[in-house]
Amino acid sequence: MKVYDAASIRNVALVGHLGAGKTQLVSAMLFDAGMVNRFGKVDEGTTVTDYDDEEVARKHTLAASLAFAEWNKTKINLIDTPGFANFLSDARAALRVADAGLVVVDAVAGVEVQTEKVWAAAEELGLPRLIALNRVDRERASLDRSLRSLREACSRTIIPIQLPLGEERAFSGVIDLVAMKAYTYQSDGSGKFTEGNIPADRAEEAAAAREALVEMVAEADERLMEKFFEAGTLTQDELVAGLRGAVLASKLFPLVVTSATLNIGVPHLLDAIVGFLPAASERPVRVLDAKTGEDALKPVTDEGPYAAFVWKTIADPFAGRISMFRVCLGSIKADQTVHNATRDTSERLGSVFLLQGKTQTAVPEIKAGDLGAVAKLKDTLTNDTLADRSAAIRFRPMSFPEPVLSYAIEPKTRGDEDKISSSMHRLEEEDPTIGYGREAQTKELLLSGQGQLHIEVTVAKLKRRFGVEVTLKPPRIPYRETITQAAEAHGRHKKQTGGHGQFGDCKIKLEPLVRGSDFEFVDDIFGGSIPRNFVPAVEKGIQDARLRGYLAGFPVVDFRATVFDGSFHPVDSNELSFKLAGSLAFKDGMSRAHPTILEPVMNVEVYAPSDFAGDLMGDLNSRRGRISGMDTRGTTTVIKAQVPMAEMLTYEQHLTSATGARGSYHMEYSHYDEVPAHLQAKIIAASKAEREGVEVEEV
Ligand SMILES: Nc1nc2c(ncn2[C@@H]2O[C@H](COP(=O)(O)OP(=O)(O)OP(=O)(O)O)[C@@H](O)[C@H]2O)c(=O)[nH]1
Ligand SMILES: [Mg+2]
Repeated sequence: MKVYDAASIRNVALVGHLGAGKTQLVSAMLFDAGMVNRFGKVDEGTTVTDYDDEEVARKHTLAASLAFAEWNKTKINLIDTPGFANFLSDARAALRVADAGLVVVDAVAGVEVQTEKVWAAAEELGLPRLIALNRVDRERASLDRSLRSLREACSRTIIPIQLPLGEERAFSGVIDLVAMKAYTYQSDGSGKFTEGNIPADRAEEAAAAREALVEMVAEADERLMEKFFEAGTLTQDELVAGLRGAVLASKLFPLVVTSATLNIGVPHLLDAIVGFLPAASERPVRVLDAKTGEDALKPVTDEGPYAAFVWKTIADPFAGRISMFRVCLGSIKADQTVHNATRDTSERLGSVFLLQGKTQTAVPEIKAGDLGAVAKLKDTLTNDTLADRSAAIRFRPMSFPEPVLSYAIEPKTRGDEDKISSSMHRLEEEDPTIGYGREAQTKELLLSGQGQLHIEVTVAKLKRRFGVEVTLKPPRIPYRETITQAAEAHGRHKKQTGGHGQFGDCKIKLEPLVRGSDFEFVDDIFGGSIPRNFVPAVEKGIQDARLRGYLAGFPVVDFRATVFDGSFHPVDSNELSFKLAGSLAFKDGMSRAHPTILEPVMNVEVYAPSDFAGDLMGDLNSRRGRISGMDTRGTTTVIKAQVPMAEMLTYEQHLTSATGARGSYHMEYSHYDEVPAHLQAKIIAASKAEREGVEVEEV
């Protein structure tokens, strides 16, 4: 394997909506470039990049993976990413280490929800983008319609550099608007084609489309604009160089047409990647100066000190931890000792390798601009910088979304708790968007993630990779209790047995406080009705009792307890007695302070094609949601609402089936609010039954 330098490397992240054909397209590119002997198919579970058992089983990409194709003396690194909303952070991570995005769009559906999200993510990074309009062989595929939706939702300056030859099932090749030739592909999936003239009946259309392309290219560059006005057109060289320049400046986004399953247009896509997308050497790398903390841009060169960014970690039960990195400066060599600049530790590298899916090819060296991997680093994790001390730089870490949904997990085999936690620890290294831990209030082990599917996939990984089986249960809702009125109360503990008796007596006042203020204790004893040293015992008694709950065993919050009077016995009073008196007074007070139950309410944002907005709002209303806003972005509607957590446990399934998986949502904790009176009795009954160990139907 040749060692490539940055000028002959293209780093491309394939991003797009679920099922647009990203993985199939990578598979076709690898086949056409002769990297594999067999044309792998998603539908047969034989692609290079969907290698994980879960991916094969589900026929969807669940994590970013890496492949490369050598084409025209250039190494094209291809990062295949998931289209599922639950796994979008991997698409973001891939864009972060790529120099360009290949946005794959289904020619039947046009722009979809995730298309807009990945477009925006690439935009934020200022990445050049190429669009592959894929599945052009399908019924109702349309370049015109897709282009309209792309221009409306993504950018006005998306411009076809090809037209499809033949429609729908008759799709057989491409008309290249730069070369002004027609390329007809063999129908056997071999990716072979013949060059010919543009068919006469398409000549006019092709000429108009080329004219539009020339004008767009001219408009993107003042110098070319002048030439265009003088000569009325651009020369072939000016067009090619101008187009490349405009793409690199993210001013124009060219579009090509493909069928990934029929292997049509794919070699021309590879040509477009090499011809129009930036080489790794053409995009300076953004670094953080370790001393000043300021951003700086550095040219990508393999001269000088090394610096690499770890953008992904794989938890392999056999090979251990695999760290995937981009060399940004200098070069990384096998058996080198490197400095982890994030943790200020040193790591000894073993062999460094390139990844073709899961297949590792050891190489002596990986130069700036290239993507590689290394196994078994001691304490290097995703987001870390490996850099020579003398470089004195770091890379800005990526941020990952907080989990939106939690499930309670229990081991199927007793005693597997330790195994769960060590395996989960490793999976958390692989996937920073999951969460795992014991919930303080309910004491359950919670597995949190970006959605139902994410949690299921994590559970499946636990089983397949680490042999730990768990059951998933909807989590208990961390309800709380509070009071709605002030009340005075009395608690007296008195016991007269032989010898020392016990005596504690206190009067307290309970008052509601605003939401979120938890618990306050005030000592308002004057004149020594309770000796100083016993007041903390009263507080402790109230504290213990309020955590045990009054109505349904949930902690009581948002109130103030003031102790204002009491009495004592010079011999029999002790701390324990005053603690019990405090707790009795609390219970007495609760019985008169009109207690109620609080539930967590979530801020929810739902994204879906606008056609579904009405139905989705109706559904949120039926979940006791309060719609707080609605916004249209392109063809997507964003609905904002506040909805009780208890009503959101089943939301993802609903959203998926209601929108044909085209909707997605995000949710985070907002505040606690009172549960409506008619639902309280059920919650109380369920909690009581649970504490007594009785099975009850779901609330
Ligand atoms: N007819 C047709 N089917 C295609 C084409 N490209 C992909 N498919 C099929 O579409 C389905 C999805 O393709 P994938 O390559 O898995 O799509 P993806 O974008 O990787 O999907 P995710 O990984 O889930 O985001 C598979 O059944 C493919 O066989 C195409 O050009 N034409
Ligand atoms: Mg895929």
